[in-house]
Amino acid sequence: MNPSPAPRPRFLLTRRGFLGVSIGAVATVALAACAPAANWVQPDGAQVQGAERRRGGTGKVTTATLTAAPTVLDLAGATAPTWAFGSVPAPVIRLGAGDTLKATVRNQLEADTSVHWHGLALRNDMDGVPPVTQQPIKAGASFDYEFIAPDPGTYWFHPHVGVQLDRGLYGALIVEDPAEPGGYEDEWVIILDDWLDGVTATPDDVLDELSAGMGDMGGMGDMFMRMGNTLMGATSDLLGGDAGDVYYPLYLVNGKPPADPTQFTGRAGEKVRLRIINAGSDTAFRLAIGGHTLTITNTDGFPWNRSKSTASSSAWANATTRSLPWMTARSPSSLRPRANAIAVSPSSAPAAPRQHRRPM
Ligand SMILES: [Cu+2]
Repeated sequence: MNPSPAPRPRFLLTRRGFLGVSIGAVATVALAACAPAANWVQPDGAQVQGAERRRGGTGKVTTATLTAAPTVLDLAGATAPTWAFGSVPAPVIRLGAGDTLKATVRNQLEADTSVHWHGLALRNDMDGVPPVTQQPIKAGASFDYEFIAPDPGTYWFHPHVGVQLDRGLYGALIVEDPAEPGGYEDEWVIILDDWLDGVTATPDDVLDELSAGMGDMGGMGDMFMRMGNTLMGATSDLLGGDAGDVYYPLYLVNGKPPADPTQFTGRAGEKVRLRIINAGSDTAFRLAIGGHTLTITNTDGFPWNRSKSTASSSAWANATTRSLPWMTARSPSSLRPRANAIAVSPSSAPAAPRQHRRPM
């Protein structure tokens, strides 16, 4: 497609937490400033189509339908109006390396949307980044994504429009490696998220606050404070400085708050593969299982050889662990008082799962 001249962005954020937004805004500026040269490769150009053909693939097709629509999330009895693909998170999409995903996205929002397949190496016109790789999916319209998923790994998907990924519009995309030897008995998909939508504000409200400059007053030494939905001067030694700009009242694990935690059950002694995804917009998480050592096996789908990690937007960990009395996920930020918990009870001791919380 030929990118049409884009409207001038009304903001340009460079804070880490809004990286996706800022990349989109930078691309928009670039498009507005330069008329596309005739010899540029277009997102759906012959070169892209040729590369996809050369990938070959298995020919096996997995289909999915994602309907983006307003919904209400149950947060331990409290309700939060949000936007989601049915549930939060969306049902896992799983296929084998080299298989083709055909995903129809229906937009029942009163806003443009798209779906970006985070981390996946895929044909450019299916990357879901309006207005660069496609035009936005308008309200009431739908779009058919179709691409080969070449590399095994733990990926996820979310819109690449505005701050929609900070709502409930996300889910896991898992590409299995048919050649992998395995060596584990179970697999848990764990999606971490920082949450405010429908509780304290909407992500668009917060973006308006940040755009007004209230969240960009770092450099106050050890001082930090909350102002509205933004943070000033929040720092983290672990992160080496800035710990984010947005106040989140909740951290969710697979769409569940601490008062109604997601629960996994593992048998004593078995090995479990954890597929961990950080869907948070402005939060890095530390993740631990009490009394156990996590072994990082892969990040971003590729083998990795270290023993500890902070899960951030650039490092997904497929951790494998011996099981496990409980697991905690908590943010390292200096102003994040609420930890979440995944309660796990060995099946040999079917007592009520324990929930573990620690003060920050
Ligand atoms: Cu992403």
